[in-house]
Amino acid sequence: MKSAKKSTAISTKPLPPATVPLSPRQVALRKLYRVLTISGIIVGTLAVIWGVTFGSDWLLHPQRNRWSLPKDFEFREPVLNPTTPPGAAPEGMVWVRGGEFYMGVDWQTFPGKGMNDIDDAARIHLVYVDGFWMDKHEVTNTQFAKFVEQTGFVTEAERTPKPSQFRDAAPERLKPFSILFRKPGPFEQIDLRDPYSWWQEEYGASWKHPEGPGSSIKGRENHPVVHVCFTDAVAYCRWAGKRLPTEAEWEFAARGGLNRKIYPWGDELKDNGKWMCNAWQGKFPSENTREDGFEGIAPVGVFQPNGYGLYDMAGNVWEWCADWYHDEYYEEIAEANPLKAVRNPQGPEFSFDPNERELHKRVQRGGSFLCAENYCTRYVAGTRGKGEVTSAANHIGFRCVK
Ligand SMILES: [Ca+2]
Ligand SMILES: [Ca+2]
Repeated sequence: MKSAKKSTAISTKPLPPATVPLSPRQVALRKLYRVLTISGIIVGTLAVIWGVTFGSDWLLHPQRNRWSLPKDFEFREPVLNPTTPPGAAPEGMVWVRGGEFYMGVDWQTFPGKGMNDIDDAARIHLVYVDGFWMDKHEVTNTQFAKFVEQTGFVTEAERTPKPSQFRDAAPERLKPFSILFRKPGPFEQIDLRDPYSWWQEEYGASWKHPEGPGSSIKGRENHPVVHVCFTDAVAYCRWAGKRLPTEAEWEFAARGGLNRKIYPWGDELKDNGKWMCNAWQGKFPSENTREDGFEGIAPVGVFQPNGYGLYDMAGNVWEWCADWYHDEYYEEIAEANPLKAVRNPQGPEFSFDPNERELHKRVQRGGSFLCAENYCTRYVAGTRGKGEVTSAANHIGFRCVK
């Protein structure tokens, strides 16, 4: 006590802070803390560099990974089969020579506008198909009427649905129906993510009554038949001694001998300002300017045919194909065959649509009169569509091959 007093009296300087020696555990913890801080800074910096270099692209274009081609992938000129048909053309059919082609949508030439949800058309891959005969145009009402007359066939849309098909439906709602497009009024607020804004169930709509019970096919004899589901189309093909095209055959045919073009006629949507297919102009679904001359379905064969002499391979009505629909089929088949052409692919073994997993769907191709630049754009040659096998609508038809 005495010496402390003395010391205070002598020194005017502040006392140095008392230093408490650290325990070995505390020393180790401090070291660990420093190491973790420095590593954190390094990892964080690297993550930022990686993010700026690659991540921004992935964030802006989340689809691109699925679309990107292998590093050693090189496009080459596809080899086509000889043009000579094996014999005289069956009535109403043309010879599609077959050979190689690039199937799917090419990211680099992808027009990008209005192309909602086309991941399923990735990735582009080389395919070979044998030659085949194909109907020049979509099957018409006249042709379908002949089939019905000879066979007494009743389409799915004309049959009373079974309770098992629509489990939640009230019994009074189980009446024959099909799906009709209804153009919303100009002042209706439409969310393009909600297709029910323009599709409605119409009792009594069928191939014979394409716009509903009050309508008929009179005056529409040369229009493509609509309100036919996949199984109806298959029944017609069997009767005609034909079959539905595979998806690969359909796309080979649609391309009309052109290599990697966006549309069946080339890379420009319009030819000197003229529409090359029956699609939708204006803002879908409320405004249709009919620039191509048709608000709805056009008679078959009005627009210019493609290089194989096939009409309406883009637009007018969707066309059923034989393949099951699977959204990852292209990716898988391209992955399995990176360098050689896939020969006569028949589609996946089962159907899978991630948006409606419980439904069994087949492929549809070509888009319809409802395809528009601001929405569907399925007149792009490599794009795909799909439909539940017993469902029909007023924009879905088909054509046959043999
Ligand atoms: Ca049109
Ligand atoms: Ca068509």
